[in-house]
Amino acid sequence: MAFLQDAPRLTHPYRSDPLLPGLLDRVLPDERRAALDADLDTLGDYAAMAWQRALDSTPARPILTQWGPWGERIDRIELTPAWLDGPRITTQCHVLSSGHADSEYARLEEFARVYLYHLASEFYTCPLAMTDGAATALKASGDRELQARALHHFLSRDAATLWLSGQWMTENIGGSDVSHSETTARQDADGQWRLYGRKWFSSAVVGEAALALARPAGADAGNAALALFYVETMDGTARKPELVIDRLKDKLGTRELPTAEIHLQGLPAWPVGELAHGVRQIAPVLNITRTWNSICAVASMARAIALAQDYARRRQAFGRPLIEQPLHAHTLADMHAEFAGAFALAFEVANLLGRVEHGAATNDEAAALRLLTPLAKLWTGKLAVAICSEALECFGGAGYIEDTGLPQLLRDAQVYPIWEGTTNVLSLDSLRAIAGNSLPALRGVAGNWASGTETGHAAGPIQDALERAQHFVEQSGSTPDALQAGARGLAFTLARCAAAALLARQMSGSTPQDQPRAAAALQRFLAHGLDRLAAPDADNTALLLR
Ligand code: MFK
Repeated sequence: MAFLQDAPRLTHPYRSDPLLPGLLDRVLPDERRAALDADLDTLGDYAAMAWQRALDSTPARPILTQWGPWGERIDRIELTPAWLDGPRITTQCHVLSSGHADSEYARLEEFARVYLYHLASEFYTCPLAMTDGAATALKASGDRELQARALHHFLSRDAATLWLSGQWMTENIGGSDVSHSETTARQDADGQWRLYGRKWFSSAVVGEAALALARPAGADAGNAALALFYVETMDGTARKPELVIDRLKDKLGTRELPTAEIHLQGLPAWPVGELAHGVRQIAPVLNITRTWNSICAVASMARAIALAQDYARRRQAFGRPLIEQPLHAHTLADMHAEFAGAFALAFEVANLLGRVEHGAATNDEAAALRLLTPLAKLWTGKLAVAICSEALECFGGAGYIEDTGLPQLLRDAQVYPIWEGTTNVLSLDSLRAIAGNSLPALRGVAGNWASGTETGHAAGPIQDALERAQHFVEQSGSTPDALQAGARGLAFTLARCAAAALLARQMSGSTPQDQPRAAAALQRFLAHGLDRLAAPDADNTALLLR
C-alpha cells in the first residue's frame, strides 16, 4: 500500500480552544460562567459537525431565480445548508439575544458564542452582525414605535419569529465615502416615506428589515443631509415588489453569503431619529459590526492555527514530525503569539462594550473603547489574512487544493480588511477618535492593564511606544496630511501596544498552571515589536507614484 497522508483533524473548537475557556474563567462570575457552558458546547459541537459536512459535500452556493415560469418576477434565493440552519442554531444558543441581556457581561458572553459559531455559519454571522447593529441603533435612537416593531424580532429566541436586518449604505458612487449617495426618500400622498435608488452591496437581502441611508427629497448635497431609514422587506412570505434583486455578487470568498445588488422602487420606509445626520445615527451599527468583524477574524485565525498545529503532529518530513522541526515549530509559535494578542484585543473590545453599555466602565474605558474598536478591526482584519496565508503554507501544496477545505480559509479571510471599512478608512476613523480624548484614555487604561508586578518588563516598552505615538500625533497635528499619511502606522502601533498590555494582564491573572504559556506568548509578541510608526515624507511618496 502506497503512503497515505493523515488529514488534519479539527479538535473540539470550544473544549480544545487555547484561549477562550481561560478568558471566560478569569472574567465571568462563577454562576454566569457555568450557565454559559451548555450553549458553548453546543456551538462547538455544531462547528465540528459543519467542518466535516463541508469536507464531505460539494460546495453549495446560493442561487437567485429572478423570474417565474409565467414571466412573473420572483427573486427567489435558495440558501446553503448552514444558512438554512442559521435561524434554529442561533436562537437555540442565544447568539444575538444574549448580547442584549441586562448585564455588563452580556457582550462578552455574546461574542464567545459568535467566535465559536462564525466559521460553521458560513458568514450567516454577517447579517447577524448587522441585525445586532440595527437593534443597537434603534435602542440609541429612542424611537419607541420602531423599537416595539422590530426589537422583539431582531432579538428573538424563537427561529419562527427571528428577523434579520441589513445595513444598506454602499452605492456604486460611494463605498467608503457615502456623501454622494443617490438613494432618495420621498413622501407619498399619504405621508408614507418611500425609498428610490440602487444599493450596490446588500449582504442581508434575505433579511426581513434593513437600515438604509437616503437623501430626503429637496435636502442639500453632502453627508450631513443624509437621513437614516428603517425598512421592512416582506409582505408575509413574499418579498415586497418595491425591492428588486438585480443580481448576486460573484465574490473572491464568502461565497455562501448571498450578497446582492438591489433596486428600491418606492420601498416603504420610516425615518430613524431626525431627518438628517444619518451617518451619525448609523454609527452604532458600524461600531457593532466592526466588533463582530474583529471576533470573526480571530475565529478564522484560531481555526487556521488549530489545523496547522494538528497537521504538524501528523506530517513527517526529513525524518521527524514537522512539529519537531525547529523552524516549523518556531513559525507556529510565532503565529500563536500574534493570534493571542489579537484574541486579547478583540475580546477586550467586546468586554468593554458590555461594560460601557451597562454603565460599569470608567470614563477612560469608554473613551478608549471608541478608539480600540477601529484599531481592533483594522489590525485583526489584516492579521487574519497573514495568518491564514501562513497556515496554508504549513500544508505545502495541500494547502492550495480546494477539497482539503483549506483555501477557503484564506479566501474568506480577505473580506475582513475590506468590508465594514478598509484598513485606511479605519485608520482615519481612529484619528476621528483621537481628536477626542481617546489617546490619553488609552494610555491610562493600557498602563493599568500592564501594571502587574510579574509583568514590569512589558510595561516599559508599552509606555515608551505609546509616548512616541502621542508625540507623533502632537507633531503632525498641525499638518493634517502628515497625520493622515502616518495614520496606518500609528493605528498598528496603538493596536499592538493595547494587545501587549492585555497579554501582560492576562499573564498576571492566569492560574499558576497557565502562566508559563501566557508569559511565553507575551515575550514572543513583544519580540515582534510594538512600534509601527513611520515618519511619512510626502515628497518621497510622490516620487514613487506615477
Ligand atoms: C462576519 C463579520 C461581521 C461583519 C459584518 C459586515 C457586513 C459587511 C457589509 C458592509 O461592508 S456594509 C458597508 C460598510 N461601509 C462602511 O463601513 C463605510 C466606510 N466608511 C466610513 O466608515 C466613513 O468613515 C463614514 C461613512 C462612516 C463616515 O465618513 P464621513 O462622511 O467623512 O463622516 P464624518 O462627517 O466624519 O462623520 C459624520 C458623523 O458620524 C460625525 O458625527 P457628528 O455628526 O456628530 O460630527 C462622526 O463623528 C460620526 N461617526 C463616524 N464614524 C463614527 C462616528 N461616530 C461614532 N463611531 C464611528 N465609527
